Amino acid sequence: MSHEKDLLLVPLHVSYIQNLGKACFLQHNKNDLMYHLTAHLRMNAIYWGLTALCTMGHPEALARDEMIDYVMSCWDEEAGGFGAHPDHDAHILSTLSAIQILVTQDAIEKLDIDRVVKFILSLQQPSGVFAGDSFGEIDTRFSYIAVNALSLLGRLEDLDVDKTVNYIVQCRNFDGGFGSRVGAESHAGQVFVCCAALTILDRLDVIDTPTLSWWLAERQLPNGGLNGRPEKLEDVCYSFWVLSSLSMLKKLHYIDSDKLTSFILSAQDPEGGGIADRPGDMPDVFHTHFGVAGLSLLGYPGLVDIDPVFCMPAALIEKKGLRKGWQALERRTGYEKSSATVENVLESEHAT
Ligand code: GRG
Repeated sequence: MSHEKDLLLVPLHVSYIQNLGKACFLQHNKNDLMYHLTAHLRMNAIYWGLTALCTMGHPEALARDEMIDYVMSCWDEEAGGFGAHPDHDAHILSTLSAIQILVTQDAIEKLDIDRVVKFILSLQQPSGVFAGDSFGEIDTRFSYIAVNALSLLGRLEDLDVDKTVNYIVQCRNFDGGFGSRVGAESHAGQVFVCCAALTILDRLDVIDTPTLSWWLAERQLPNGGLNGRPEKLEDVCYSFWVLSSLSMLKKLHYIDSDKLTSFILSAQDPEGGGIADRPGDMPDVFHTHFGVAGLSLLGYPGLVDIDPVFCMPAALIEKKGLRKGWQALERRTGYEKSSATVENVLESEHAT
């Protein structure tokens, strides 16, 4: 027996994202303060919205041509990359989102691939880490973005892999996790970017899998939600950062999937649609995308498989020959809860 609060409200979330899409592209919204306050996130927001729609089985719910036109209007001719909004400077994050959107929309021919590759490679520092843009902020997020983007463009062979991996290895901490730079505290978001970069580069051997898997399992709180580091609050987006890392380590069963599923569903807005960081808060497209992506990895019925490494539709990544050896939970056909409890699984692992 399932109640409405136990179900993902797909039609409502689709129309929530469609309404945001209208706000993104329509001219009259340029008189709206919120349009300008969120301009620096526009390209990412389109990627989050589009990917969430793909995961919910509605890839065509936003206008394709308008979306591609918007992406191309953010091209920074001087730098050879994409900004988040027309006339913004190019940044590696908006460049990855632009590539992901064009790949998803099967419009990669719009790209000047050589120039984009040159822009990305120009951001690698002598230490091996990447900067986000010409202003020079460094972060392991940007290393992952470079690896992901080059891989999607079929140009990974242009990367100095050893240099890239060496920097990530230096960010590994005593708890098995990774931080944003050398010496920085482990954080689930940074664990995702480091695991995913190492997965793409076939270098998972540098990870202390047992220690990191336990650290990731310890992110689950009594209410079922996951936090990003010890003593912090749960947040729906960690459903993706933690689950994707565990799926790359093939340890997804370390999480109580029923409790996490209920937590994510309880953060839905049952009136206007969208998912928030936690129950009762305002929804946004970031948490909607990562909540739905988390549910997909948990085998929630009716959703489409998402690739946890690239955070894009799994079928698309597979078609490009880029799939790595991750494991999600089997897609359920009904709404019954899964039979295995975490205690059972961990006990049986311990016994063997
Ligand atoms: C293509 C999926 C994809 C990603 C691109 C930008 C990026 C690469 C990854 C971001 C990874 C990351 C660091 C996620 C964490 C985001 C987040 C919720 C940060 C909040 O940090 P704090 O310190 O929050 O404000 P806590 O929860 O620790 O209190």
